Amino acid sequence: MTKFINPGLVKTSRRNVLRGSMLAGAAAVTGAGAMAATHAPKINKINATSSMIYKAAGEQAADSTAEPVDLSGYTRVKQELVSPPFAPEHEQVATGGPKIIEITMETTERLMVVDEDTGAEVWALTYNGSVPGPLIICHEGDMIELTLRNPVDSMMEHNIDFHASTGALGGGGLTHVYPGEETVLRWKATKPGCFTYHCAPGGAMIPYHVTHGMNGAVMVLPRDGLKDKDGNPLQYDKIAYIGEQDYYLPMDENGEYRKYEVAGDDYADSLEAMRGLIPTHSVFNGAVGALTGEHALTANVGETVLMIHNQANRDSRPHLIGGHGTYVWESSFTDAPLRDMETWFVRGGSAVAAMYTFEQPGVYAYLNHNLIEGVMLGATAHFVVQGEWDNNLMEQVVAPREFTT
Ligand SMILES: [Cu+2]
Repeated sequence: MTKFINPGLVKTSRRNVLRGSMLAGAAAVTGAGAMAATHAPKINKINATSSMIYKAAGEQAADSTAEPVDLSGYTRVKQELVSPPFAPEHEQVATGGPKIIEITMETTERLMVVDEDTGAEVWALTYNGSVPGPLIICHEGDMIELTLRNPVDSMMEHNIDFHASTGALGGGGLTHVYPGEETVLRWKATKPGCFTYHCAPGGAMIPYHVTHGMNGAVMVLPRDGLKDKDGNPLQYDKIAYIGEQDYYLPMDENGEYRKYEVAGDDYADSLEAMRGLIPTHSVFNGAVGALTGEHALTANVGETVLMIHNQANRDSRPHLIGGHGTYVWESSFTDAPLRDMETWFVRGGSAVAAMYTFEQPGVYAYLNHNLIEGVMLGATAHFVVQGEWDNNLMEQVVAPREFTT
């Protein structure tokens, strides 16, 4: 068993022990093997270069002579994070002054079934055990104070890069936690919008961790809530938090998905699969069918749902079959929302919010409208909507019947 610890970030004697095993492991899995034959950049060199950036970020903060921050005027609150597709309790319009929002996340490595039909599974690298990691919600001007814990029995080091934050690689340079360590990071939410966050331990471990599920979203609401282009307030009744995850699962010579004993054992095989850039799966909330059938999302006619779509690695194009994105914020919440979109765009490495009020009952598919990814690779969710049918909007005037010529 090899513990995967990033070289170049070593500070203590304990880490030096771990570093030795990492270097041995790295040589074994990325040395003169299959990678070299491709004439592609050498992973060892990429890892070393990446480590320098993280080390510099950490040292800059440690050596800083900056003034301590004045936290007077902030109220401390705890936010209990919940598993997707749900959202933590929150206000849409902020009351009172800015807050320091305390959250805790644990970097959990766990075996997850990706597709029961084929037996595909992955040693998922997660925040709080779910893919995607939990949705965090705050208002512009609030601070997020994260306690990040890496359980002692983890195989890997982890950290977190918040796209919503400013400095030190989004916090990635200040949050490296080895198994058995915890750290606390505080950052100010200065830009309103939806943003992704993800693990980024350095080098090839960055895409490895992200494509093993280690990503999620933060929503930074304007203090006075969401607005249309004329400044009229927009409210939602519920949030559907959807994380799209591309997996690159190694297969054996018979086309069967490989099984691994512990997290990290698939490292070399996964890197090879990732180089093809063709995911074996692109799923919502971690697994095929996680949001369909008995796990379908629900709503009533007249209810307004804010659909938050996170994709930390790859472009996506969500579409709600039979509905629309009435208001879509592909960029900042300070921009006027796009209107009545049929399909909207999620740039790989971002999160997007779309608002829709259901007008008809029935089952709606919410999917990636690259239909190969949506239908064949798994990126489909269902909304089951209850209520009265409106013939004014649609009516089957004649049921299908034979016709005579
Ligand atoms: Cu990680």
